Amino acid sequence: MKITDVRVIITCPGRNYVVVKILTDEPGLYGVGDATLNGRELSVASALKDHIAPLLIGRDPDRIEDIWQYLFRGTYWRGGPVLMTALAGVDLALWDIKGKRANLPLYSLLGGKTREGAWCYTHAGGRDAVACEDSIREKMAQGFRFVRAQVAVPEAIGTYGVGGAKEAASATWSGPPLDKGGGEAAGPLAQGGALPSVELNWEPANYLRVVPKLFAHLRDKLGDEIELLHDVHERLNPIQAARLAKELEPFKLFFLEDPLRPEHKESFRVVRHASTTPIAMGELFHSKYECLTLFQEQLIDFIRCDIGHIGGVTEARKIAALAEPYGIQTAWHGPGDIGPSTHSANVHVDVSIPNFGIQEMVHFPEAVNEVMPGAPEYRDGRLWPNEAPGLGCDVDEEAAKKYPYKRGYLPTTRRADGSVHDW
Ligand code: CS2
Ligand code: MG
Repeated sequence: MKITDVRVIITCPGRNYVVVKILTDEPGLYGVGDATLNGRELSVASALKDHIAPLLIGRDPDRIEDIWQYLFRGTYWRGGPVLMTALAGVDLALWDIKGKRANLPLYSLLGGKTREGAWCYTHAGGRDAVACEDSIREKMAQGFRFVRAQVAVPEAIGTYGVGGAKEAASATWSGPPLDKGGGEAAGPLAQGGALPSVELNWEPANYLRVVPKLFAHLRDKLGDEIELLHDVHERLNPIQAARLAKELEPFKLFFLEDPLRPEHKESFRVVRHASTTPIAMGELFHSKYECLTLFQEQLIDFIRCDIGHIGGVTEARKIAALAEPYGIQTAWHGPGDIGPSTHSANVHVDVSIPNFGIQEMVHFPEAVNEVMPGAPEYRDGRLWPNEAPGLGCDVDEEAAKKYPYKRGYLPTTRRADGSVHDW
């Protein structure tokens, strides 16, 4: 069998997605993969169309590991978000073809089920602790046993993971002029705008004051049966992260996510030595090599890599295997800005490995399901793998044309003194 064509489909059903469709010389047999990198979609699409696709034509799609090694090491320039997202799109499409040829769902090719469904968590948040509590109660009513809790940070204009706070905060802004030129538009625009929105006046001190109070409130009102998670989103320095992890200990979080920037791997020692709060890290990693120190020194408890940004199923399985002997569990990244076939790959890997921890999930809007059907089903607190052969996802190229690409960016963040901070 030979690969005859590689199509790169860019579409924007609510937000931008990049889909890879690999066609073969067997009539009707093709594979679908996701290669979406929020805010850099066209870079990935160009890497695929202009550089990678020509290398795949004529190859045997059965040889996934060889093609992976060829695209990762063989092409000399390696790694990073753009190339590893492109490689992930190819990898997912090739596993999809293999599953369709075997007429088996992917989890079966990966060794079969180790569990029935994958426990999952979703997002809750609010402008204050009471609003966040209400948001969590909504999720609990939908059957979620694991919920991520985020809250607005006082004086900040816009806060990661909190709906509605932006509007409230921007109304009260009295700081320096917002328009800094150079594309930094004034105030908290909608995420995905034609220019990056700017979250302003974000201060670690305000954040470190409000988060422990949030979890004190949530445990007081919701009790300790609900599993609670929180995403620091890489915004603290080592000693601030250590202090937060320690102050959150009494509230028994399921995990505290991304307390530090990916550049600060060694500094996880400071956080680890300060508390027993479980730590999750990894959505900004792009290869198994970035996981090694954190695994070997037992500095984290959950690995949060994004299967769509790390080279796909081929690499994710290796990361899960590397983590297993250290008792580290998986918690693959699963937000709304990666496509349905990556979410499907998440669950196929989750239900076929021994060291699964938890799976992040989102409900996709109808327009996404129209263009890219096949996302995993949510039921009773768990995600259930698509039982169709392969990944079970498809792409409707005609429907995709209805939603043309629109340039979009992730937000940026500035502190009270106007300096750049991690979003
Ligand atoms: C977040 C993501 O879900 C998460 O854990 O960190 O939503 C992240 O902000 C986006 O995927 C960035 O593209
Ligand atoms: Mg995160």
